[in-house]
Amino acid sequence: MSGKVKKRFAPQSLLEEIESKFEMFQILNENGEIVNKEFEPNLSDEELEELMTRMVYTRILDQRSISLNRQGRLGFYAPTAGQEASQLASHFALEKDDWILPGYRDVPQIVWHGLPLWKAFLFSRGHYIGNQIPEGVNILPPQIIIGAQYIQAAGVALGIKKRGGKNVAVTYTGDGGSSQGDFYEGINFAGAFKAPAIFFIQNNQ
Ligand SMILES: Cc1ncc(C[n+]2csc(CCOP(=O)(O)OP(=O)(O)O)c2C)c(N)n1
Repeated sequence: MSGKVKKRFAPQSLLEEIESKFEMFQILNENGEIVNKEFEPNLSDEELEELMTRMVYTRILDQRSISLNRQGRLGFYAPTAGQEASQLASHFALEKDDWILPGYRDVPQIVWHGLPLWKAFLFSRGHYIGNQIPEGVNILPPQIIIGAQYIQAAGVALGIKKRGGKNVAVTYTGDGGSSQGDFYEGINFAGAFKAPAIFFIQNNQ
């Protein structure tokens, strides 16, 4: 063996070239300014008010949930503060008959999709009734195994396609989850079968 250490990574120029093909798409910057007027969503004042109401409700729900958790009255709970906009705006774009396959942090979306809050609390405490989803509420219980919901979403989306449905299956994971094998299996399967799935990555750093 030569004493030289083999270069394991792609050269910087190649990485820069790849990055240039995936430019950041931004409408609102971190200062709340619209930087891409062309793509500003056409939302009415009523819709904006509704979204703000949902965000504030969800922030308070988060604070209450953390308190209940610290008192030992809730079980497993993943905080959501700071993620309200990505969670609730993405959910706002869905129709009632679309399917949500949440990760553990995506409880707000399934509550706003119709899961009674008391059932979300029972889920947190590991009670089986928390996983009994009411008829017509198209969700699965939050997935704890990181990335597993991506394969399930691919499967649900393929089922929708086979039935000729017009709805979609949306699933969420964190930036860490995007390194899981399940993540790649899910997006590959859905892509190969052109299944109506939306894969949402929330990078909360
Ligand atoms: C398959 C698997 N491995 C490890 C864990 C333990 N675990 C729970 S949360 C977490 C970090 C996940 O980070 P990320 O996907 O970025 O999501 P975030 O929690 O930041 O929203 C890990 C490793 C798990 N739940 N599932």
